[in-house]
Amino acid sequence: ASESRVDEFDAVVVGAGFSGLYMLHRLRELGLSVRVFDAAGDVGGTWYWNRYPGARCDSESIYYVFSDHFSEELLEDWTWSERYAAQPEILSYLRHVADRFDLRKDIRFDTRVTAAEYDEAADRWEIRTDDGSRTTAQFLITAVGCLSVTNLPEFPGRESFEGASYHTGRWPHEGVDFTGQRVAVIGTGATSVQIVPEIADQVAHMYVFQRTPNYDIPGWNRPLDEEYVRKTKETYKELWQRMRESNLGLPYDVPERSAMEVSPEERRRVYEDAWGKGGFRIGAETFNDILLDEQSNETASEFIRSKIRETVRDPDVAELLAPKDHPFFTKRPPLEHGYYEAFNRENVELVDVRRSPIESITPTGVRTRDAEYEVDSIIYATGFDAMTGALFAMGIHGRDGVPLTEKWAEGPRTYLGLATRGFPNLFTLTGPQSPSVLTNMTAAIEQHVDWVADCVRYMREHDLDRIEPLPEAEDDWVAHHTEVGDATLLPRANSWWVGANIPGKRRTLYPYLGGLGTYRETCDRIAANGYEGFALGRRGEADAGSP
Ligand code: NA7
Repeated sequence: ASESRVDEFDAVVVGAGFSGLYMLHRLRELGLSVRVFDAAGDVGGTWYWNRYPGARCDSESIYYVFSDHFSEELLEDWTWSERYAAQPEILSYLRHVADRFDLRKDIRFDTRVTAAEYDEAADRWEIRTDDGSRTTAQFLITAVGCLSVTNLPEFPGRESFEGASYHTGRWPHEGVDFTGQRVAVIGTGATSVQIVPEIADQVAHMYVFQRTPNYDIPGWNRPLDEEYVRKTKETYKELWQRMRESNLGLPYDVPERSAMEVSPEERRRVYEDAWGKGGFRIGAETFNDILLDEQSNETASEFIRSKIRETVRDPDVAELLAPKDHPFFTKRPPLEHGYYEAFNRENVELVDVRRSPIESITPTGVRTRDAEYEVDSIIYATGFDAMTGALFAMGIHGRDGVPLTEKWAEGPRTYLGLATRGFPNLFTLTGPQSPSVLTNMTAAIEQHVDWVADCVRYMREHDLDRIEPLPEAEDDWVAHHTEVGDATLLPRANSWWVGANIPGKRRTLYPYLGGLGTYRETCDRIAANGYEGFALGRRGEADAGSP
């Protein structure tokens, strides 16, 4: 595009993953002209980039879909093959959705947003992209995901490594064959836990560099049987209603008892039961105070440690793998399929970099304080600059040219995690201070997109050009967000949920802990009250405040 041309749209959406695709669909239904930008070569978002061996969704596949709010037929037609869908299958789902609803015609791929500036006189955003083009839009909607900017630690000598290096979140499309190689895997988060067992029988030798052990829980993946799928589809409407009203965006049973009010035998039975079912149920369906009470939490933590000790044959390795420094679920527990068993193999070795940190990367491998590990490849499973990384990288400037990085220098300040004062007509789907990553993402995404679409429709119906949080509403939301978070054990651990994984990042709780159901009620009430807490205005007129 030439420098002089400016494309004009009603809305620009950044990102073509689950949230961007659904947002595009909803806005188009409302009759808006929409342009979507994505830096990737196709739809998929996180599932476009994370192609490492073993990449899989930790939400059960039957719940990890667009609901009947998007399309009843789509929900009816699509059938997953496994209990937890693998990356290629999720990507083919999103490609199918893009084809079926002809979404690609409004998407510019291989195009990265480099700046977005709010033009106060026009009540519009001006968006610049790396192909040199300029686009203006009334609404700027970020659908950039929560885990899209990779974290590559600045180990000295990193560039000197003569073998091959990979970050799991930017995996080569042609795949990688590790057969016969000596491989270093750095990190032991959800990603590492997926890749390690997947390539353990391929590699000659694997060193897994662990700084913090996690409470990994079994997912018990399996093919989905037809009868189960049929029954689920028959009840999809009720199921989705339960998901929408739930804390986690999942139709799980809500426990009513404290872990401390039952006998040790009963506790064990409850944990075993949830363990056998697999996945996050051990956190969600067992006791009501696991995230609130240290003593209760310790019973779950110790149960999981006992499972690790049962599985890993070498007692020293088992002890290293058993977390002791943080309570269960205060860091995101990975779902595992053969991770702990992998350490029973001769060719898989755990390296404790808490005791002996990585000092540098050398041309031939990884050097810790105590030893040198020669490898052919290094896999960085070191995570992401979560929740704000992508928003900060986009060059967003609000009223008076204030950069978002400055507005959020002391941590995000939002209203509902969806909007922020000083940045009118900007909506941040799955943004910080919204439930997003603490729920089943597709349920959180549906709620955000539906709410934004309704808000846009309301503005059109009322002939409004501008929406922006009022300062008190934003202050109240930030205070509420903090209070809800502080009532839990979650802020205590050094997790990416609090930004602790990125050197220099502001430590604060990023996702909202109030639960999706309650959050939805709040958002709905605000909308029903004429967008209470927002200032709404017309071009050239002062804000009306909420009607
Ligand atoms: P995570 O969960 O952030 O895990 C990253 C891992 O990398 C974690 O074990 C980190 O240890 C480790 N890490 C990061 N930097 C270093 C350095 N400098 N030295 C040693 N080890 C390091 O990322 P994932 O990609 O696994 O998962 C992200 C989310 O995707 C996951 O939570 C799901 O929601 C899906 P640490 O724990 O910080 O000590």
